[in-house]
Amino acid sequence: MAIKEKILVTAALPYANGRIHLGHLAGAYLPADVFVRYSRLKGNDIIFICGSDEHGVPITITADKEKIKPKDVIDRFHFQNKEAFEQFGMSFDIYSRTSNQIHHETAKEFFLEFYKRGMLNEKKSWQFYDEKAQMFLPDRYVEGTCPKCGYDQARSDECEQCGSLYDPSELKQPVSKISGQTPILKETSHWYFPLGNYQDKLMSYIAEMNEKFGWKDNVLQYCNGWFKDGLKERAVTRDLDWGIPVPLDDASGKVLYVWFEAVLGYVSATKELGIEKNNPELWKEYWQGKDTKYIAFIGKDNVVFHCVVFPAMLMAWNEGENNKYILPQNVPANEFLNFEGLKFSKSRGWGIDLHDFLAKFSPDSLRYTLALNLPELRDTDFYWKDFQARHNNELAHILGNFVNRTMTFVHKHFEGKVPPIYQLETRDTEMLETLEQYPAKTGALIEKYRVKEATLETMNLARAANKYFNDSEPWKSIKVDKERCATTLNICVQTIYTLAELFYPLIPFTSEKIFKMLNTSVTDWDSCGKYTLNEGHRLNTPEILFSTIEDGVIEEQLHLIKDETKRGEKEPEEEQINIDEFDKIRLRVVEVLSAEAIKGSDKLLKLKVNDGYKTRQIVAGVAKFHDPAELVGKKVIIVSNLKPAKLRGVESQGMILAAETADGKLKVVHPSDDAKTGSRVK
Ligand code: B3M
Ligand code: ZN
Repeated sequence: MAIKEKILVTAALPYANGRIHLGHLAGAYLPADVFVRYSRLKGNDIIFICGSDEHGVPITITADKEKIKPKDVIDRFHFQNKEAFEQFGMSFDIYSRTSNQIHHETAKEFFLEFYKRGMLNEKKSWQFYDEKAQMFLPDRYVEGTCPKCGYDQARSDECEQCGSLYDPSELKQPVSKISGQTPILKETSHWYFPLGNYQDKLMSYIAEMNEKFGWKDNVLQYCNGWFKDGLKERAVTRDLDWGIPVPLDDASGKVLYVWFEAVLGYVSATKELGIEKNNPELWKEYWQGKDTKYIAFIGKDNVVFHCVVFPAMLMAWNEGENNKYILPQNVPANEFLNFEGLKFSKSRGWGIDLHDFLAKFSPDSLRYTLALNLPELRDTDFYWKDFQARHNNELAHILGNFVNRTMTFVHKHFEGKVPPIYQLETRDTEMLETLEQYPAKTGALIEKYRVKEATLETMNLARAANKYFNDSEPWKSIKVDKERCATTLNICVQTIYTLAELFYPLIPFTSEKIFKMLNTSVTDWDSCGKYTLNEGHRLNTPEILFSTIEDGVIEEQLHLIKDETKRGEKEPEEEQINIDEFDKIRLRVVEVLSAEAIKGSDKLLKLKVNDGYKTRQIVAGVAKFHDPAELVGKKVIIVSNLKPAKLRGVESQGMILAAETADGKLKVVHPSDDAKTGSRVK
């Protein structure tokens, strides 16, 4: 076996102010878990660290909204998320929390170390203060009008609409989100970390890591963006009453900035893991071990903190007398996963969280679908229909089917024991060669964080296996050449073994079921493509791995997302008119006498209508959604005083009213049946 590596893997610490949703999983957690499970099978000495981020404004906002204490918020979501992660198969060695004492100490130690060295610059600044609530307002608590573009929901110092940054004093019509009152600007003081001093060092660190280990382009681009703007000193404290108190005498009401301490949560969690394992020095082996490689999995919104802020903090620490920390060797951040074409939105209830998902579907179906849709290069989408198709057509129909038909066959014809292998034919040797190449092939992809391709490739092996089974026709050879048949089935069983192992990082629950059926367990990655199960080895009874997800089940999910408010569709802005202006528009009930399609147009219908006084001709753009015949005899509403116009050369003496249906069809509006032909609609 190859030389073991010592690997430290962290996955972003999710805020304990909400539930984990599919976007989080695709951004950081699933790729991290696949990498870790794979690396363990490679025999590496690896630890996998995660936990809840329990400080910061998102938590206090949730607490304020629900009128409960921040502590209640974090307790609720920490345990919910921990449990959901377990059910999803995340194989963390520890899922810690940043409210733990050990973390407070670690964070304070860093702050004090920098403070004592005189690195932290204390500076005064003006910040919004809510006199009613008697508190300084963090950025997200103030809303106002952008001084640059006029956007009316701009934050205190940055506008989401036009992207500009400004001084809080420039924000127009500021409103406190706490009290709804106009906040005042009040002077406060904070400690600043000299991030700018590390720009050159950070640039060469990233360049070196990229050269050696190949960083992802999207990550490099974000970093370059920050470097181009130039790094500036950043405040590492905040005026807030929830968080880690600034460990200085004259700092009451101030806490460490959440990002300053949250990244250190990885270190604290490792310390806690060591204590749990009766090895308090364990964390040093990883964080301060010269030969350890550190990989940090995150989503794209966290890039600056993991590639710039955290490394700069560690560099700063390493300039001192203490033991040195290692820096991330790679930060393979993913882009975002959207849900049915739109961004996940907690406030609008758009998307589905992990908890709810796992109440209905299996974790492996989700892991597999997400793995194939990972936003590794660009934003991607989760679609229910795709989920159903992947589950039914691939997991059930390809993988499940191959395992089941092989196992059933062996039980029926070979007493449930691995059949012997006899003379190999070309097809057999080709299949065995394919098997042998596979671990290296998909392993290399996972090592390059190309989980999506690794998943595709692994399913391709199951496809090839089915083809091998079909082409070998064991149901025929069993009657005429039992040795031939035994050889085929032996190879099929070895293939199942290899599939179970190669799929283990991706769909571990399924792999474990397969190993159980095979009456064996996982081996090391590099030997799984070889001949592993001996002739005569007893197999257990097969069970169905995946049952089909019916259309109705998916329709039900789709139904839940029809709600427009959830889709974030805003009421359109409308210019107001007065009654006189409305009065100019004449709407009239008319009856359709005849309707026909207009040649050369798939949109237009020509209608003859009785307008109460005479017959007139109307051209209507509803041909895609109405059969001409279904309109005849019906009452409809027209704008009767519109100047005649020609459409496709056909004169239209008015316009018919139509409205869009929930599924996007344009349908004619009908008045009530007893509306009088010719009467005015007002
Ligand atoms: N809690 C942001 C997030 O949940 C933040 C990550 C911290 S990683 C140290 O996306
Ligand atoms: Zn703006």
